[in-house]
Amino acid sequence: NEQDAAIRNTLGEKDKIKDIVDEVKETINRVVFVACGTSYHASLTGKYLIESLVGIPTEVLLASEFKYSAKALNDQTLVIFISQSGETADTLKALDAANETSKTLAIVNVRGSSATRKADYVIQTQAGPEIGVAATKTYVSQLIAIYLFSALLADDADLLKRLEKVPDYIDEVLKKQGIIREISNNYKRDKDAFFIGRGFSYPIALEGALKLKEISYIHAEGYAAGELKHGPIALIDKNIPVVVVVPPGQDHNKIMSNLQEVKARGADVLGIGAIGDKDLIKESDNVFLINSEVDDILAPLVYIVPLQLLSYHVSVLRELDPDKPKNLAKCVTV
Ligand code: F1P
Repeated sequence: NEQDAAIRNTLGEKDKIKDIVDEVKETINRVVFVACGTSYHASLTGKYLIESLVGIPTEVLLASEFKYSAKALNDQTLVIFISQSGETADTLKALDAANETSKTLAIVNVRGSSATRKADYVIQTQAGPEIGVAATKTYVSQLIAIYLFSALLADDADLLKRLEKVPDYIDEVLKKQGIIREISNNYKRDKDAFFIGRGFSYPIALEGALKLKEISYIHAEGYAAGELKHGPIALIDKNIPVVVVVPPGQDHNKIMSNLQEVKARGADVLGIGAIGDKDLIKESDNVFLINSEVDDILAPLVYIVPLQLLSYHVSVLRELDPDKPKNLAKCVTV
């Protein structure tokens, strides 16, 4: 519910981000993102963005795997560390290592944290403190920082303009959260759930599944929808809940055909898509509909909000404390 201020304030960092872009843009020919958990999913969106808008080869590494795979960094690589806390031990270790060869940029929410002191460049997200353990407004703020960075690097004035409308799109979603509360009743006794998406919506599916795991303790898997037929489809049968992320865009028909595949096996489909998408409404058991101006490129910023709300309401219905999930620390310092 605090997304609005978090995003508007992070959009206010645009000029500072432009200064960083101006300093690095002539020297980099490769980008490597490094992060853990939710911040890793923000990084995956960054890869899609930078590769599609700027054309610079971009990789994403889990911070805990960094030392096993990041041997080929050099002074033309920009290594971007995403961390809400700026104190995650694996991320800091990787940051120290990357500093030896490359320029480093940290996108961090907590002011004065270790990552902000170690990196060459810092983008401060302006989400304010997050009370719950699971990242929500800080996640969307990380994404806003990544979108600003990528749009400025690509000199994409149209995308920069479109970002300004994101707080309004999210407000529209928050106003309709009663619909998600209703749908949550269907999930409260489930043991498993699947989330599927394509392209920009694949990280949305991963993050939606992580949120449900983190705060509702339901086993949830996020898949690239085209991967279903390579194994997971075997697990889909009657009444298994499948959340399908279907923003308007070039691959709409493909994701709709994935929706039909799971439907044909009896899955209980929750479609998250655009207002006016008649096919989605017809094929889904339940739908949550979002402003149709939000296409697949903007979807990671807005479509994640109903999934965060879904996890929250399922957690409350299961009489759990969504702010304090068991076995999970806000900041993993070991
Ligand atoms: C990474 C992270 C969070 C997760 C939990 C444990 O933290 O995996 O995404 O919700 O709090 O840590 P950070 O490096 O982004 O602070």
